[in-house]
Amino acid sequence: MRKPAGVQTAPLVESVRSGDPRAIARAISALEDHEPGAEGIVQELFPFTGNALLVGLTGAPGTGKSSLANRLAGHYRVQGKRVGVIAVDPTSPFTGGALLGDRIRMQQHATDDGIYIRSMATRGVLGGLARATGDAALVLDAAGKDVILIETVGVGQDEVDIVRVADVTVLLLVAGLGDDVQSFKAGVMEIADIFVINKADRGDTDRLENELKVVLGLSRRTDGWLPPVVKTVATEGLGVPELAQGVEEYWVHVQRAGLRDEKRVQRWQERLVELIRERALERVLKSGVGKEQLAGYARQIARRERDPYSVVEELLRAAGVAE
Ligand SMILES: Nc1nc2c(ncn2[C@@H]2O[C@H](COP(=O)(O)OP(=O)(O)OP(=O)(O)O)[C@@H](O)[C@H]2O)c(=O)[nH]1
Ligand SMILES: [Mg+2]
Repeated sequence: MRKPAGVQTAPLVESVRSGDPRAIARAISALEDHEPGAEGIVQELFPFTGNALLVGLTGAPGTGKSSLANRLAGHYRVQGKRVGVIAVDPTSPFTGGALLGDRIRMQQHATDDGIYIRSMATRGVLGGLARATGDAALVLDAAGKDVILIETVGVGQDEVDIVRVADVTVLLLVAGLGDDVQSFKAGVMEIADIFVINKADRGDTDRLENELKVVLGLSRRTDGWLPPVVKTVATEGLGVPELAQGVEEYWVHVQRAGLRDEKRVQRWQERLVELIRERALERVLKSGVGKEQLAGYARQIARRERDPYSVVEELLRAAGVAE
């Protein structure tokens, strides 16, 4: 099959598999930017994936996700594990300086070949970040990373989608940040396999811990897992071995209960739906429909000049997605 010009897949795939950081960076960028032929990278790397443990770290801006990822990565490195870190950048202007901070904090690993750190900075207007993150994780997986940490700000649906990429999800909370258990968005509570109360050197962590334990004790998960609550001081590395132990225990639980495959099947089912959705959207946009044109349709619909379904049908037909 002929591939369009763009990425030279074969040599790149080889270099990624050998763990070459430059090849990893190149492959992730190609996928992130949707370069022609980039999908060939995933297609060829795919048979070599499925070995890494994907750990999602999520939480409100500034809760200490990067600091904790940094420490956790260090912990795994000491155990001889190869680590990948994907930091999905928050776009909030309040945390705009975080990237630089991340770089500085991660610097101590800069000369270590067993760790690869990547920021996903592009947030497409029409989504796609979850896909890009998933693809980056596949590249790191094929590159032989044993553990892949995915840091994402847990605020919206997009972030929840990103966490769905992970095998194990860790939710960071900080006492006194308005993170009161009642106010948690439905869904966020359910996706966390491990709760971390970070900045345990500050504030009244006992109250939050007790509240959490009460809520967790009341709700029963279908997989029979009771999420542990771990206190950490990410800046000092305190509680990090306990967190790593929690991650390990959860994964052992999943495997013992025979749920590993089921979990991954479910995840792929969600990602398939996502990919189909994204593909259809992409085809529509490629057929020449731009943002302005969409806005034009939206205006017509709002004025009741047209109905939304006939517009969608028309767009899908024009893009060749529908008959
Ligand atoms: N006192 C204290 N400060 C901490 C702790 N963990 C992180 N911090 C500080 O909190 C700030 C935010 O930490 P980050 O690790 O950047 O937090 P983040 O969740 O990655 O932030 P965003 O990516 O911007 O959402 C930094 O100034 C850290 O030094 C902790 O356990 N105790
Ligand atoms: Mg961060």
